[in-house]
Amino acid sequence: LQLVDELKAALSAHELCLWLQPKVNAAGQVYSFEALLRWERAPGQFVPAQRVAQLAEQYGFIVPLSSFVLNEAVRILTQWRDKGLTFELSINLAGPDIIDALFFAELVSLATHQPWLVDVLELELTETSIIIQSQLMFEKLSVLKKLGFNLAIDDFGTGQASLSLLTKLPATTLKLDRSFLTGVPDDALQVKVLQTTIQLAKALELKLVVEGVETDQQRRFLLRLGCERMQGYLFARPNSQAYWNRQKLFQP
Ligand code: G
Ligand code: G
Ligand code: MN
Ligand code: NA
Repeated sequence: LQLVDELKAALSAHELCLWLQPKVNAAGQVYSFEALLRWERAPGQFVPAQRVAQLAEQYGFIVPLSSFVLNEAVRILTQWRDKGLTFELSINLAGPDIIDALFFAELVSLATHQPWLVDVLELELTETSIIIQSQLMFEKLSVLKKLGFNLAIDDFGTGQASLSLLTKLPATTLKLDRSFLTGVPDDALQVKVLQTTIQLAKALELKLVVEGVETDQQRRFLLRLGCERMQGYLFARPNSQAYWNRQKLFQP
């Protein structure tokens, strides 16, 4: 059986799952989680999410895959709500999702029938996926933002987003790609880029999440620069939902 056929079968059988990685605020509290797709093809053998998404795009079933992710996210958020928890949750989407009429209708339907969801659900799109899709994509995102969805530009800084595009894009959050953090705080040039990005986000009134925080030195340095949201292995790696229940991280 080819990998892609196995993946299709796994998706149909709902054998994929979402793992969660926390994002923390300046006070060090978890305020949000990113949902990351996991396919355990065989016991202990996880296929990288990037590969899964790439296969789904290549073979034309990224929308059903993202639809599964969206439904799982809604299920998790509903559980949290029932427990009185107020965490946000972000999911990763692909460019084709946004311009797909059915997937778009699913999002609109959620916003209409469960308006509380749009405040806690964030849609992450990579900078690259947004640029490629252009005008239609732009219009769809504008509608989603009007409906109240939070839109994050993922891997920010690695694509070709121009500054002019950035001022027009209906985003609410920038997620600075972790490659910008590798040399911080020693690399003076990288520090300047980081400082400038923090200022840029403030000027554009966008939230900024810095990804890839791995050391306490980086965390303290980022705090001093005025960075209020971070994600990275320092705080936690992506883990199964069962893990987070055990961690009792749900008590803020
Ligand atoms: O979690 P991991 O390091 O395996 O993620 C690798 C890449 O896969 C990341 O860039 C992430 O954005 C992407 N990814 C993770 N989960 C999903 C998902 O549910 N959908 C899509 N389209 N991409 C995902
Ligand atoms: O591109 P995106 O932000 O969606 O990628 C998320 C992926 O990045 C997750 O799958 C996670 O495994 C990975 N990641 C998260 N935090 C860190 C980190 O601190 N260091 C490294 N190297 N990878 C990370
Ligand atoms: Mn992401
Ligand atoms: Na990223």
